[in-house]
Amino acid sequence: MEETYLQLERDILANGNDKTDRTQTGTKSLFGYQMRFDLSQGFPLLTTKKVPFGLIKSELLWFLKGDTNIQYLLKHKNHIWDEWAFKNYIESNDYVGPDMTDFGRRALSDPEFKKEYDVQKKVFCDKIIEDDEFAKKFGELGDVYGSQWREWKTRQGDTIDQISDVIEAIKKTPDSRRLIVSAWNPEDVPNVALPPCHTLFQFYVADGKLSCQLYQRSGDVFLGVPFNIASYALLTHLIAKEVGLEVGEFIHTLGDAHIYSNHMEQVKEQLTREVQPMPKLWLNPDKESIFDYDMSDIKIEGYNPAPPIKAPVAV
Ligand code: UFP
Repeated sequence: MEETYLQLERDILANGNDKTDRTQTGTKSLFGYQMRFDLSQGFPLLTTKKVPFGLIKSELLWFLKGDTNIQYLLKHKNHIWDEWAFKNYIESNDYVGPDMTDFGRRALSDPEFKKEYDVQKKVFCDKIIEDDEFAKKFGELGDVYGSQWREWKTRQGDTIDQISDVIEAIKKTPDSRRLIVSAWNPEDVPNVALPPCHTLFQFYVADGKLSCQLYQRSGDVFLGVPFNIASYALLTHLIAKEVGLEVGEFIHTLGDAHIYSNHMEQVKEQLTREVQPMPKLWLNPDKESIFDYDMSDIKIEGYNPAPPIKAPVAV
């Protein structure tokens, strides 16, 4: 299964178009690429480098709670979304520390600045955890996946819980061709810092198995995509269990599938490594509803990956 992902890396290295991008890093990229993972064969967590499953788990549980405040993530030592909240904070009147303008790029190129940035960000994160009022004001990310999935805002001023609705629909009309959750709202796109990467996903039921296909408009193949595969595989398992189906396939369709120019060496290193057997997923059998899981109810077993490979995040 992992071979499919490694083949994507090889295909981009061999045939990718050289493109400029928003982050000014530069990429090699292919447009329109599909990977299929048979979830009954094992859990698709890469073994050619260690992927931190704990972060994937806490982020998915956070989405499913409909939570859009980073306080929950920080309490679970998950820093994936920090920068977005930190940016709002340093641009507000409440922030009185040293100038943090354009912190993402400067932290990559200026080690002195990086030290100061790390200090300021730690102060910020500690305060989000300890001070609920501060968290309410500066930990809130607004319309990100949690809100799009569980509280989509309608023109009439109501909300739609897309996850509950799709689960009900899978139970009642498993042959429906409308089993879709959408995160892409064209009205919001001009105003948000990061328009949804996981644009839309659809479920499909056949032979007592639940499959899921994700359309991801943009995929950072080395850093983001391994997370995205594991996250949607986990989501498919959780929903399959709730609706009483086995797991089928996770089909990952990528729009712009790219490798950043400063990830090339890391990718080549990964491609020299040997694939290990896929791990297995354990879900607490006592939990029924997808909304009842805690961190300890989800475990990965038999995961023996090669060491992690560090790479800079393009911001
Ligand atoms: N990205 C992913 N997966 C994600 C996520 C972001 O690969 O789940 F949130 C990457 C894709 C791209 C960048 O490299 O983040 C988003 O930039 P853009 O909006 O310009 O596509």
